[in-house]
Amino acid sequence: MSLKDRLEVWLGDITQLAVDAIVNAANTSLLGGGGVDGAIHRAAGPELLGECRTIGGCPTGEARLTKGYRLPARYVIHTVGPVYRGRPEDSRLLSGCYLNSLTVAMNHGIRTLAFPAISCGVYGYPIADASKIAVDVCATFMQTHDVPEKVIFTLFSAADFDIYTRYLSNRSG
Ligand code: AR6
Repeated sequence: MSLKDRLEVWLGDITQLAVDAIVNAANTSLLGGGGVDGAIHRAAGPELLGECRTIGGCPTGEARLTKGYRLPARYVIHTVGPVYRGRPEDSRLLSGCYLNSLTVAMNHGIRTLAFPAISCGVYGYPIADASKIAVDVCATFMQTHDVPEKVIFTLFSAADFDIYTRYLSNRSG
C-alpha cells in the first residue's frame, strides 16, 4: 500500500470509529475533561476513568495506552497536547504527541489508528499549523514503519476537514 493510501481524512465523531485504537487529546491528569476527551470517556464508560486513575497522569507530549471498554475501538492512546502560546516549544511538544502515540501503537501491534486534531480545541493551536505537524510526523514515521498500517485523521468540522484534505493532496510524496 502506498503512503498516500495509508493516510486518510475523515469528518465525524472519533468515538464511532471501529479501529484498533483512537487517540485522546487529554490533559496531564488523564482524569477526563471536555471536548474530545469528554466524548471518549462518555462513550467508553466509567471503566475507562478507573484505568486512567491507575496510570497517575501523563506529561505534555507523551502518550499512554488503555483499553477502549465500551468504544468500538479496542484501545485508547491518551496524549497531552501543549496549550498554544506561539513558542517553538509548542511545535516540538505537538510533534511529540504524534510521534509518541505512533510509537505506542507500533509497540502494541495497532494497525489502524485514528487521531483527532490534538490541541486544536480548548488548547488553541491554529489548525493550519497543527495539521502540517500531524501529517508530516505521521508520514515520516510510516515511511520507515509498517505498523500502524493506516492513520485516520478525524476532524469534527468541515472547515478543519478541508484544511487537512488540502494539505495532504498538495503534499508531495
Ligand atoms: N470527535 C472528533 N473530534 C472532536 C470530537 C469528537 N467527538 N470532539 C471534539 N473534537 P479539544 P485540546 C475536536 O478541545 O485542544 C479537554 O478538556 C475539536 O473540534 O477536545 O487538545 C482535555 O481534558 C478540536 O478540533 O482538545 C484537555 O483539558 C479537537 O477535537 C483539553 O480539552 C481537539 O479539541 C485539551 O484541549
